[in-house]
Amino acid sequence: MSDHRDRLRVAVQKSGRLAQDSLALLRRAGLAFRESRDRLFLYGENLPIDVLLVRDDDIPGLLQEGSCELGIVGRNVYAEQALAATGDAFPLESRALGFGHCRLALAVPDGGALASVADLAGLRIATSYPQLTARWLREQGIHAEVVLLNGSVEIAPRLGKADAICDLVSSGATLLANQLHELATVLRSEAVLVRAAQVPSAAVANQIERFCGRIDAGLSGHGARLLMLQAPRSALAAIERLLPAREQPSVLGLDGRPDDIALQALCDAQLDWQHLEELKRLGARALMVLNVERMLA
Ligand code: PRT
Ligand code: ZN
Repeated sequence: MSDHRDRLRVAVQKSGRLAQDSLALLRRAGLAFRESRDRLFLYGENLPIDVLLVRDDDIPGLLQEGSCELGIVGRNVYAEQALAATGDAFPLESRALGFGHCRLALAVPDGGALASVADLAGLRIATSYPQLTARWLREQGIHAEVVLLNGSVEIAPRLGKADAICDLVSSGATLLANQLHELATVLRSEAVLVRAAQVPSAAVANQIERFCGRIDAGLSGHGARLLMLQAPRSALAAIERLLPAREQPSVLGLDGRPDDIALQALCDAQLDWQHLEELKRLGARALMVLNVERMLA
């Protein structure tokens, strides 16, 4: 447990696939920061929140030892370390963040004899995720050997080091290039916000609540569009059916025009030109779509 401290610390990946989106999320939550000279630390200028830039693998441990209270990490890394964790202060997964999507998948060589999960019995599976792989094998009731590799897992079958692999996949291009194909998904992953089991002070606990509230507002507002239009009242039901609305639209009367209405609807990002053209066909006028910058439910 760290000593008393009033500033919240958030750990994010310094460079790599999650780095940019993690900082973008912090900015959307309203945090403005100044970089330290060594680029290991971002000092929050407008809120008592600082950001540590680290290797993704170090994030759960930093939370567990009390150096930080929040972190952004792939669920694959978090879940693997959670299975290996000892002690009771392991951080908790708090929210999925909607980026860094990938899956931990079991893959086998093309054109081989392995056609189903049951065929893995007695074979060697190379992976950087031994805990998750072993758990999945147990759940499937399969006895197989897990071979730990810390890189280039996809070439293990060709090198004769393993019969199958369990690795992260996003587009599938790496598997394809290595003449492998997926047999099963072991874990669906994306970036998640993890939260320390203990906090150093009431001030930090307050900051966590406030910050998580902003993250949630940022997540729900992200991609949202506000649609405004006027239309004949008789077209309202058809308009409401058409809209990818997140909630019941607001409908207002118009002075001196009893047959018309004005409508405001909060819509998903999928609201596109085609929707607008169809709305127009239904008699809608004065159509306007605005990107939603901030939202607080
Ligand atoms: O330096 P540091 O330790 O911080 O970074 P790192 O090299 O360990 O991690 P990094 O930046 O590669 O990945 C960080 C996180 O991004 C991972 O833990 C995942 O949660 C997430 N992520 C999303 C991915 C991928 N997609 C991904 N495709 N991580 C790795 N890959 C690799 C995969 O291992 C395989 O080699 O990309 C290859 C497969 O990609 P496709 O598109 O060919 O299928
Ligand atoms: Zn890493």
